[in-house]
Amino acid sequence: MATGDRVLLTALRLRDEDQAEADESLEELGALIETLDGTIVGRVLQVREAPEPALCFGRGKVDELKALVPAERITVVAHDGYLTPTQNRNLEKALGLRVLDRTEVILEIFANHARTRMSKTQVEIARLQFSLTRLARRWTHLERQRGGGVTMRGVGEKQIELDRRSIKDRISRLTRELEDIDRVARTKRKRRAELPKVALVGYTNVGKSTLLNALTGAETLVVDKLFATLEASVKVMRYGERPAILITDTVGFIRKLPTSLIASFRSTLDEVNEADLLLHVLDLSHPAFERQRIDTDAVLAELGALDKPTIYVGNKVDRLGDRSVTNYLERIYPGYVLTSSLTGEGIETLKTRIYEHFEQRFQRERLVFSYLELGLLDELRKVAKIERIEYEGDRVLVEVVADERVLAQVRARVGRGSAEYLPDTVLEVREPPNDQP
Ligand SMILES: Nc1nc2c(ncn2[C@@H]2O[C@H](COP(=O)(O)OP(=O)(O)OP(=O)(O)O)[C@@H](O)[C@H]2O)c(=O)[nH]1
Ligand SMILES: [Mg+2]
Repeated sequence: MATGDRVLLTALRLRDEDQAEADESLEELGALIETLDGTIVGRVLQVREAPEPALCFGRGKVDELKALVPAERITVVAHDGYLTPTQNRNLEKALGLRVLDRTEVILEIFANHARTRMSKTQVEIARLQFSLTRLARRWTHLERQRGGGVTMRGVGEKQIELDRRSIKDRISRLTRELEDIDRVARTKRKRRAELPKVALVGYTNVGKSTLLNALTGAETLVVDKLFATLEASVKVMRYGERPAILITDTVGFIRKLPTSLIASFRSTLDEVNEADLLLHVLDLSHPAFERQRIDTDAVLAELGALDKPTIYVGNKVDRLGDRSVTNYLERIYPGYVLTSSLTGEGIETLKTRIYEHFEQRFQRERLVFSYLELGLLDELRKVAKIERIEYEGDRVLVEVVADERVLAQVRARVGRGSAEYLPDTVLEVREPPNDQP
């Protein structure tokens, strides 16, 4: 899709489905299209008993759509739901333009927003996997339609077999590449200090990246677009003099997120699995924030991360005229924190709550460094609270409050001399462009 495309949104609601939910979902498809710079020129929602196998919509509806195309100068149709390859192709033929379904729209946004080699590879695998399902189904369709004409089938089968094989080859090549990229990322992660890890999760556009910036004072891409963030970015949070905590921003979730996408973003989403604490961010100004929470939980369940300790964060509170919703929130999400990443409201409270969660992991310890180990002390300073320093002969006595695992890492190094000490082994959080020794 390109800028200037005039897009008609379509949807089919089955009789037993909820009208409000269908409207909401269509509204969201509109937001996805706007993220792709398309202009929405109309919405058509049909209620039916079941989708029509050949065209999804009934014949009459298709004629109606067809009449709209020249009248509204429509260039693309975006359908809020799944289309079989047959329906997709027949609709394209009937209307004479490109028809995208929800999965394809999401895949296209991901493709546009991918920046790193990792996310680009992940998106491409998901796209190829998608095209593979289309190919397989198209063949079933051909077979049925041609009524088993032996020669025709032979030809079609061969071509599709060839296509399938080359797509599959490409998928396995990319998967191997992704494994390599992932291995490098993993090694980097291992070399990071064993700091407490927090991951921001939540529906797309709820304000995760903005919140990360508010918590850490760092700059992360923030835009009013869906799926602005595709790669996990890790930042250090300090609160006053307190020890450091790592916070990870993650890719936003959405309803009907293609499963192939979740699968290929597995390594990015690993950050969620490795977190000790989740901040589940809700956009309180969104009418469907409850529904978004449920959809996010579904993805968390798929990742096996649903039972992690979680703090619910009710964000964008500055946009609420009436705060009566908060009484209700306290019942559903006990201990939730209200924030506005824009005005800064609630950010201190949230930091306090995060630190309370890790309280037990922070320990006070006295360490003795030789002068040769002062580099190590400098690194420790970045992640720990130094309570007292005394210089005594050729030694430095330090009283420090730090995470227990960091203390273990440091304990293992002091007394071995700085020759063995590599500065970036204690703290490596801002991924450098290249591996440094
Ligand atoms: N009014 C208001 N707007 C906010 C707040 N937090 C974030 N926003 C806006 O919401 C939009 C989305 O913010 P992001 O931080 O990019 O959202 P995200 O959850 O990271 O989105 P994805 O990366 O797409 O999943 C931006 O336009 C922000 O400026 C808030 O507390 N109040
Ligand atoms: Mg983001």
